Amino acid sequence: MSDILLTELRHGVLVVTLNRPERLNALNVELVAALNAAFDGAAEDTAVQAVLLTGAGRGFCAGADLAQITGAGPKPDLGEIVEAYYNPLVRKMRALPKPILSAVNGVAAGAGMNLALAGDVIIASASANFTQAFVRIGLLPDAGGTYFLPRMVGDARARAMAMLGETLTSAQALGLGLIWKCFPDEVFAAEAMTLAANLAAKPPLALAAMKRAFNAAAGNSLEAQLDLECQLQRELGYSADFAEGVGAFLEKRAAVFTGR
Ligand code: T3D
Repeated sequence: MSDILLTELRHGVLVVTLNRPERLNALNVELVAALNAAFDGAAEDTAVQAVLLTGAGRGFCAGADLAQITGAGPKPDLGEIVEAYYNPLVRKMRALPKPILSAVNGVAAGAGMNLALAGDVIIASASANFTQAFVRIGLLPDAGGTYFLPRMVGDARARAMAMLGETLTSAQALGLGLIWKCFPDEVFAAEAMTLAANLAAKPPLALAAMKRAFNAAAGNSLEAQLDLECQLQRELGYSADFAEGVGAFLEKRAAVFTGR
């Protein structure tokens, strides 16, 4: 069996590790197919409360495997690859009713950067860096890049990142609002696990509702979004987790959420 993608369930966290370190975890179709399968599994497995996505070795992900999509022979239909592999993956990550922590441990380039941006909470190690490398090889940002970037950093910065393809340090990414936090390299893996476990212990229904609301917000009017918040809050108000959260507060104890 291929070990191109490693998955391990730890304390409710599905740790998903891209495992082609010798290629900085560049995405060949086998790896993207394995990622699609992993996110399908995460959606179905009730033991999975959160996903931690990271890379083995010194890179997070160097984007599409250029050796696979170029070379001798007929030109590949990139649209076909994007449609069959990348787009379903990004859709699954966004639709997953569980939080995804993207733990960017090293370089995140091209579709590798946008894979990280498809997560819900993004952290990076101090030595990680980010680049929309597509322009260097004559492509445009895919895997949701032209959607995520302007919403995260604004249109002017998104266009500059895409068109110039400059490399941003973690500190710059933090300053631009692309990531939530940056940790020193030596504690990064531990901090990522702590944060993912923290997400896994949060009320699952509330997190799922948040993902729905944030996903919808990008295309909704304020009116529609207020209605959606109202509907979701109504549902959460009847949940056992809401009763537990309020009870725990009043009794001055830690809440234990069950997702009911
Ligand atoms: O349909 C479709 O699939 C189209 C979708 C496209 C989406 C995209 O992601 S397009 C963008 C693709 N990615 C890139 O253009 C980035 C290419 N890589 C780089 O520019 C550099 O490797 C990095 C800036 C990421 C890191 O540089 P550095 O100096 O730290 O490492 P390196 O020495 O360049 O790379 C280490 C090895 O990984 C090296 O192999 P070697 O020489 O030791 O045998 C290198 O060739 C390999 N590698 C890095 N990136 C890729 C790769 N191999 C295949 N594909 C890669 N993307």
